[in-house]
Amino acid sequence: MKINHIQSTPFSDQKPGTSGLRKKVRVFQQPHYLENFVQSIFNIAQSLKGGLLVLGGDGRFYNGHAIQIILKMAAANGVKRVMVGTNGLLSTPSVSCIIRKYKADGGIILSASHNPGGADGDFGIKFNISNGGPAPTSFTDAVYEASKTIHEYRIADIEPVNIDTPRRFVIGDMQVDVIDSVADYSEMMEQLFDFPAIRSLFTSDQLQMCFDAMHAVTGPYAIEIFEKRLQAQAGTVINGIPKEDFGGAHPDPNLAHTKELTDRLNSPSTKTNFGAASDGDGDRNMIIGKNFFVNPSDSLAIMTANAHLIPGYKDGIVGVARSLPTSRAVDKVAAANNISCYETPTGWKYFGNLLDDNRITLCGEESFGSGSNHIREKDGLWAVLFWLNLIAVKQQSVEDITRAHWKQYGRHYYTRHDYEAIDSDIAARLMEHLRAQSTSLAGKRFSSYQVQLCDDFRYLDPVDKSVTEHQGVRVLFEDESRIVYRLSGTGTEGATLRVYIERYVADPQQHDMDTQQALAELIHIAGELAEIKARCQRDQPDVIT
Ligand code: VG1
Ligand code: CO
Repeated sequence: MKINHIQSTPFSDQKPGTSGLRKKVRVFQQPHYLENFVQSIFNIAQSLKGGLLVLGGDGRFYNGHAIQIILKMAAANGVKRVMVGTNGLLSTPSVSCIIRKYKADGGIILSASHNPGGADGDFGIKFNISNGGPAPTSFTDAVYEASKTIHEYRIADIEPVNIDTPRRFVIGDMQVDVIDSVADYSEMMEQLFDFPAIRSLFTSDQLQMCFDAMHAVTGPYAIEIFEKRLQAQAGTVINGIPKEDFGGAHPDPNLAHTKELTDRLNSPSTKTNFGAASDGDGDRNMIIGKNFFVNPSDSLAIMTANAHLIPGYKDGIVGVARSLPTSRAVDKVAAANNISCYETPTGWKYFGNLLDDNRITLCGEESFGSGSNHIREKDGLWAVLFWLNLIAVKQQSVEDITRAHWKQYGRHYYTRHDYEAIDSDIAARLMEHLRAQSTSLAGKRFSSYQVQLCDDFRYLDPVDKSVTEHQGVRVLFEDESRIVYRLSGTGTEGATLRVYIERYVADPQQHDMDTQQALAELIHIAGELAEIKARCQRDQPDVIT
């Protein structure tokens, strides 16, 4: 096998964000752009030399092209074996599962997650380490540094290889195993959940489900698990064939992007009474009942309160973690059950140490992500199965389960307001303005809310003692309400300001308010404190979840 050493010059913008390097497809299409970043990964991840690499992506435009390049570069960089999903498809959670099961040295996931795809959309690349989780910041910082000085990359001189069916072949000294994309993952789910109990929900017609795969990677997984193994009726999975452009849609599972699904749930003429969706790479989830939406922060709290009812967690849980902006609903459950609750920066990579150190069993984020110690990524289908298993045990609807939870623990009204594509300088100045105020806000009163504490969130990892600063400005009020501000680390156009607002209401008599109304006063305060209207020239957020 001939190995070419290609001369190249560095790009200055290859700094990974919240979840890998995410850019417009046309940025990745610049000559040597993808190759430079991949070589930087190989330069830092030394254990891949002579090691096992897992490779796959969410099937978006450029996925197939990138897979071929990475295979050739892996061979040229001394990787001993690659496991690649058939047609280059692997969901993010299944990569994590496969890395752990086969003791791989790392994995490369090609995905921009919930960002739109297609030639004009986004592409991304992310590296996971041998525990199956996203590489920690120390690793991604090192990759970024390497990318700034790179001057050549190595690539095998071979024709594209055929990966459309499971098989084994060699490229030079490297073995390539094209694997069934869904088998290992489906088997793992069957071990965690009570499949016979869930199956009888479907076969008895008690539950009619609709799962929206959003033309993204979970389609084949969902069809295998729900329609084949659990015998939900054919057609339960909609938009189940992965498309390069996600059918022109936005593969983000929230109420704004799942109209077909919500119409099915909310129409009086259908019997559909359980709905779910997942994102581009399969790590997010949305759960809905008939005319009822489960807030993801509540979902984490409900899972925590009921985990012992699920076979995979029957011995109970050791602790939980949530990201800073996630509502504090789970904190109430942790306190009542006397287990630890950790608050981390945004992004799954911060949960890895806590899981590896066995400090937590479950974790989650407000951004439609939840997961457990079964892998080291958030896991969309896992969350859906968790809810199905819960319904089978409790014999209650999604709404009844959620309302009972609020009654016991109180309700956290919660919303996130996103202001997208703001000028980056304006966004940076807005955050500066908030930081400058943060030291003097405590004790001040805004209409009926009194500030208890305000700071710029800093995380001390209790396991490796690493410190991560500037993770969001949080304003805590005396009545347990809270506002958090931060800038997105996954966008590809300008800056996105995220404002997270929550209010705790213990009294069950007040659990029926409309969320935006219940939070109206705090939403107003959030706008005033950050001077959003004046600074960003925006009257309304672009997306409300
Ligand atoms: C967003 C979410 C964050 C999530 C990240 C990756 O990041 O807020 O909670 O972990 O996306 O999710 P940001 O920096 O844009 O707020 V995914 O499904 O893209 O892997
Ligand atoms: Co995702």
